[in-house]
Amino acid sequence: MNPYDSRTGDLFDQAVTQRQIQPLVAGAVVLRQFATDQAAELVSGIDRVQSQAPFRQMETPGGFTMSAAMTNCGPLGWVSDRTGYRYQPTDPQSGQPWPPMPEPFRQLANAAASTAGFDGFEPDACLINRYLPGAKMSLHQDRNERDFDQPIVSVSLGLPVLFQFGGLRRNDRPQRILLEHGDVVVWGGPARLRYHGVLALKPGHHPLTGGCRYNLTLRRAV
Ligand code: MD3
Ligand code: FE
Repeated sequence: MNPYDSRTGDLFDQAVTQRQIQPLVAGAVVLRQFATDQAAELVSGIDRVQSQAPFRQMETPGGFTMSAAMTNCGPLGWVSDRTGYRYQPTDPQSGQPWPPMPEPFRQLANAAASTAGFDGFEPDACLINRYLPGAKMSLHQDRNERDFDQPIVSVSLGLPVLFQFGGLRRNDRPQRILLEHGDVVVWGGPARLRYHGVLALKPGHHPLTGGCRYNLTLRRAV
């Protein structure tokens, strides 16, 4: 229900514009503030995961070190090294299975996908990216998953960042949008293989995450 002032007749859409659905391009929707209420729980989940599988900067097949630090939870984790990109059930640093996916991650991803029109989304992989000031992610496609009919759900926590998404070809000029704490984006259908990335994080302070931005990327890998 919209808050309503019976004296003036005003509808306070302030309160609802907080949480709103913004279609971005065909197949992609931004759910503004969709994760705000659960954010503290999500950050606790990240803390638990990183105590078992610490954040690390992975190497690309081309020999560069990624500027974002990463870890994973759930049955499968995304890894990169000199031999390529892949999903695997164990953390290469410990040889142990990735930590379990916290239930709030799974529930949020399922609810967000469903809000965007993808019912029954059951992620089996959650990549957690941690950006410190200066860290970025160059334009790329997510194509290490088996079934491109499955959407990807991305959750932004902490400091804001300029996200960029292009078309299906690397050279298509990217558009930029600001992704803020609590925003969730669902990418599916014709948007699933769009090029995307994030610009370098600007320094700042967020009450829940301190000086960093986290992004949860929930996927169905197999
Ligand atoms: C558009 N992460 O981990 S999430 C990644 O903010 C990644 O950490 C970024 O791209 C981040 O692969 C962006 C938004 C996102 C995720 C998947 C997509 C956008 C996407 C898949 C297809 C198109
Ligand atoms: Fe990506």
